[in-house]
Amino acid sequence: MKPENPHPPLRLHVPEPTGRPGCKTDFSYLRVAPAGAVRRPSIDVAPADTSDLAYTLVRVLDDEGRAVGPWDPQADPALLVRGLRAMLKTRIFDARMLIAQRQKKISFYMQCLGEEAIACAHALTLHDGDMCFPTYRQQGLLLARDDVPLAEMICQLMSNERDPLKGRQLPVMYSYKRAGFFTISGNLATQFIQAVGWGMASAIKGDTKMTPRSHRPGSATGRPPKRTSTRR
Ligand SMILES: Cc1ncc(C[n+]2csc(CCOP(=O)(O)OP(=O)(O)O)c2C)c(N)n1
Repeated sequence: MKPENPHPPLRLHVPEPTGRPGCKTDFSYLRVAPAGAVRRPSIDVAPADTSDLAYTLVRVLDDEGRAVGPWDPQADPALLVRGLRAMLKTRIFDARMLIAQRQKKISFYMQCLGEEAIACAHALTLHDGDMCFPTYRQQGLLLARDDVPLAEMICQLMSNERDPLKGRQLPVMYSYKRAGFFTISGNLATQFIQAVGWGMASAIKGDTKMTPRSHRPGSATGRPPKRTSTRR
């Protein structure tokens, strides 16, 4: 006969959410750093010395919309306007294509809602010959450029007869050699290795070409997207 179980009965606690659809949400639990307050380490900092940054929010714009603090890139206003335009274009493109997917005109779609800046900002810092190893939410790399027509991207999404990839890839898995845009692969995190290898080869050759690479937050570390670059 088994001895009597000494443990008390289990209890189940389901916490109340701080907000529900249609109700006012209480965000007071969020601890948001003031704009300009978070430190900016040097780019050769040891990873172990950056862990505090993973638990805070780098805010550059203050409540009046002014860029403040060590992360302010001091960017030229004309460049900022180009970046904003590219981000808005990406958001509008995504909204339209999502509707097309819901209408069953295309079989698959991936938005990058809320992370448009990652791809668009990268696109505006790259030079001819630089190489991107993108993931499936970085259409801004293409949409920020003037040499990739929207119609061509839409044909890829529709896998129609003007699809440059001739229907051999899933929608959103674009491939643009002329834009330094390596074919998107559905396999998560493979691009990281490819980008590092490409960057190392560029450095070994004594080249100046670089490769930005951000990987999906959940695919390797559970942290926000990272960037590798080999600009020397
Ligand atoms: C090597 C590999 N394993 C599993 C998958 C299946 N898969 C597709 S998307 C995904 C989740 C990706 O999450 P995250 O990296 O956070 O990006 P998100 O799409 O949520 O922005 C997984 C596991 C995959 N594509 N590749």
